[in-house]
Amino acid sequence: MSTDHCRIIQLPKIHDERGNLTFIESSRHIPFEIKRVYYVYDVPGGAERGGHAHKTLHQFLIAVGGSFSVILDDGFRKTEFYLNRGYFGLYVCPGIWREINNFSTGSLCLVLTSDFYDEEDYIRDYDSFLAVCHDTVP
Ligand code: T46
Repeated sequence: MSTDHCRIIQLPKIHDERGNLTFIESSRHIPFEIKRVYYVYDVPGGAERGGHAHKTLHQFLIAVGGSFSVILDDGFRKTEFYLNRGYFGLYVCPGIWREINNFSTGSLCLVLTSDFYDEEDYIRDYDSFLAVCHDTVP
């Protein structure tokens, strides 16, 4: 898979005098069925998360509060995204190394995923990741 398959997706935003409401419908707004939701919060200044790839998992990341940067790497090319709105999310396909940093104070990273948690789905060693990427290219 390449970072070309990853993209920012704009979500519906319903605005009225009481504020904004955004919703996400499984498989309608994002390209997979949602099986798990988790969120990362209270991230100390300067901390970095991620540092791994997934073999089969699809994910969708949203800065529900605050902001952070996501660097995606397909083994050949790196692309950086800056998330800072609750109505934009980043779709990350399988086979992509990700680093998440530059968290603003009080930020909240919401993640929707296509499957349950499975440590076997992770590649946590960068050299192993590169070996997989380069072997799979014809
Ligand atoms: C990803 C980025 C964006 C669980 O037990 N269940 C879970 O659903 C998750 C996500 C994690 N964990 C455990 C595994 C570790 O012992 O929580 C601990 C911290 O996980 P990790 O170091 O993988 O956290 P991040 O923030 O670096 O990465 C997470 C996701 O794991 C990963 O899929 O893409 O957020």
